Amino acid sequence: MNDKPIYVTEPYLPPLDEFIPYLEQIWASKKLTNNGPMHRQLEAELRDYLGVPEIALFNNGTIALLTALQALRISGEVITTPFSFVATGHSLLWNGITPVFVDIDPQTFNLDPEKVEAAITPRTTAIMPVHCYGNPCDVAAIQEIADTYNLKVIYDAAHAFGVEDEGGSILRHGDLSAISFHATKVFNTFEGGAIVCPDAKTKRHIDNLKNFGIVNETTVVASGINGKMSEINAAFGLLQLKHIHQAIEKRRLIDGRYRTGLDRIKGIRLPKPVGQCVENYAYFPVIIEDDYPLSRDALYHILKQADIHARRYFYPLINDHSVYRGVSRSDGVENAKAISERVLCLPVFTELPLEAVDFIVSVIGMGAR
Ligand code: T4K
Repeated sequence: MNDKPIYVTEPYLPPLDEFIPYLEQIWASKKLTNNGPMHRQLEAELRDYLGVPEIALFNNGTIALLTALQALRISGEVITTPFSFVATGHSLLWNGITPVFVDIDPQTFNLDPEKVEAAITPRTTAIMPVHCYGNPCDVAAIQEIADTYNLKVIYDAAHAFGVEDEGGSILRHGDLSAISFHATKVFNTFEGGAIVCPDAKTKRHIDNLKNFGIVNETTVVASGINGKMSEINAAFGLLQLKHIHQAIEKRRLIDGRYRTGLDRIKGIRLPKPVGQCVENYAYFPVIIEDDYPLSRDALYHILKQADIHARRYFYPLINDHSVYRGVSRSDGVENAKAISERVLCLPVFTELPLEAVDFIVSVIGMGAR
């Protein structure tokens, strides 16, 4: 039995004394924000770590998504997935864009490219897929459709920090990718995010948009926003980056322990990683099938009684939230609906003890009896 609640995630915080020297530097420089030295250094280190051409830091992943859409002047309709966090759809609505929700592949939980074409209309300007749980989308198929219909591709890569396919970072695909560095993510800066861009010119444009469109003291060229990451967040990112390898390695062990334990339990489907060479173990989703004796929600509550706070990411579907009523279709997304009613994300975070994983597996196993 666990002696304290186990949440779906917990941020990894390096030893506090390692953070103090960063704070001392900030105090000495009095540079708190607006592209300071920590911000510049984190951009450089992330570019190297992720192996991407350019990266523009943001104060959170949602503002990064909003700005990515602005940077490419996306309008009209955008094809996206309903099986995601609401920020995916909200970033479209906030830009006055109509989200068109297309079904997912039930194995990968990502937008099904085979269903995208039928949803394209003369108003479609872009596709916004999500690398759900850090599983790469079928990037080749999506790009082929985009090229055929002259559409932009903006990846909501909130979950995909550090994920690689055979050619390198998954973040290099599409026109732009937006990541989240929220407290609940594999790599966190408390709040934070970034846009990965293909070249320096695009980065300059995005940097400009995230700073009110200011070019110099007297020139404003766009109705930009305040999307800047502060020095404190950037400093924390620099420290996190020093620990990221072992933080992800620990997640890998937890993932393996779950797989060994749950593999034997009838009715618990473990999605297999597809299309990636390097995983980040951001989430541990399981699908509660018909041959498990309990419903997903019954299991969710049993775990809760044991102080294990698994989460139903992503239930309800985005299009089923009342704010989307009348905005977009809610039919034709049967796979997404079925998965959202059966999925449970089990706790996974760097400092989750393996004994806690065994305990969670045992509670799920007892439910199967
Ligand atoms: N696109 C996608 C696909 C996303 O998943 C997200 C964010 C975004 C875009 C937008 O990126 P950001 O603008 O957030 O950078 C959480 C996160 O708030 C959200 O960032 C994330 N996706 C989403 C999937 O999960 P909630 O409502 O589940 O968070 P909350 O507060 O219930 O936290 C979950 C658990 O984490 C808690 O039970 C305890 C633990 N926790 C949480 C926080 C905030 C901590 O231990 N410490 C903390 O500081 O949304």
